[in-house]
Amino acid sequence: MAGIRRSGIIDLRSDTVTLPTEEMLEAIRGAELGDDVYGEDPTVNRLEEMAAKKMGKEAALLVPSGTMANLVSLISNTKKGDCVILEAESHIYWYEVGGISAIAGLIPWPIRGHMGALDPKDVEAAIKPRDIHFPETMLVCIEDTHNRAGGTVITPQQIEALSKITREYGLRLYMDGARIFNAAVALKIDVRELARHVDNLMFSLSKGLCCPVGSVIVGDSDFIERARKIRKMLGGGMRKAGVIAAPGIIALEKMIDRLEEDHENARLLANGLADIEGLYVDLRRVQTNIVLVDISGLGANSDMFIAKLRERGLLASNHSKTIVRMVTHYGIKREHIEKALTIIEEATRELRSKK
Ligand code: TLP
Repeated sequence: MAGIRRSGIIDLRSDTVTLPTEEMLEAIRGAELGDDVYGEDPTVNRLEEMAAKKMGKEAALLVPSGTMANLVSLISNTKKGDCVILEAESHIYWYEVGGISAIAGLIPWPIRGHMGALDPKDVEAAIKPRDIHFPETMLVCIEDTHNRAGGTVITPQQIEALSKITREYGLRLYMDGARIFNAAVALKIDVRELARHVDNLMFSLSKGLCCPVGSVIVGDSDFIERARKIRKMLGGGMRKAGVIAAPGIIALEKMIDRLEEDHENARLLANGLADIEGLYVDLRRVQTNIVLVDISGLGANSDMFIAKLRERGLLASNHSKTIVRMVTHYGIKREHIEKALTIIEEATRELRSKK
């Protein structure tokens, strides 16, 4: 099976570690190709049409990564020197090497959200008045699901409330929807419900949906035309990109509904962790496939804890000094979660005994 490594290691660092399915590999081999910079790759065109339709938007654009999707979208929605309101723990602000400033030339204006969700009142208060001294606020960014908040879901009602503010002030609303399908599956709604109140958004193919590479930006045709040019400027014009699009088509057709299994496994993991002495999990946050576990009760730091797990064949990632992240995904089954819990139990016992 292509979706899981044969090493026996349980890798819960991220859903970015997923491997393509056999069907995806077959689709890559059989993909009809052409030069996508000329708009002539039929497989890319098909994926982009499918993606736009699925999100209820006019057009779509395939890009190599989520980071490039966010950067291209930031640039395409703004002009240099504009102010962008975003959540203080958002991926764009934390993990994209400052591209928002270094490349897009924008001023990030971070606001602390509640479980990843921005409060419309805080957003309204942060919009700069029109005044000669101030940069112009042009864009509000949201993230659904919210990674650093623990994979929390932002609901269509919350997005609609924000869109009322952005419309009133003539701003744009953009969504980093890297894991938007996890949100839709968790809420049991059509993904269009989440997409409809934002002007444009991106989603990732290379995380829970198992593709080797790729993210897709969707929005109105003018925006996507601008984004296509910006993608080229950033070096993201990809020629025979049908090899990336082919598994993307399978992902959209076949890999979305199964995300529910990842969510069930995350709940199983979270409940098990919550029962272990010295660990704390905020179970309200476990809404999709991410579990954050606070290990401060062990008197250890995240790096020490992660090293102990690694020695026993379990991989997790560092969220902060005392919070460790674990992510469920394709290839991780119930029995892997049970084994992971046994490993964690042993590791915590060892750390507690040294306290
Ligand atoms: N997130 C990765 C790391 O970069 C932290 C992960 O392991 O979760 N938006 C969101 C919400 C993301 O979580 C990520 C990746 C991205 C954008 C960037 O996507 P890529 O990795 O394709 O550039």
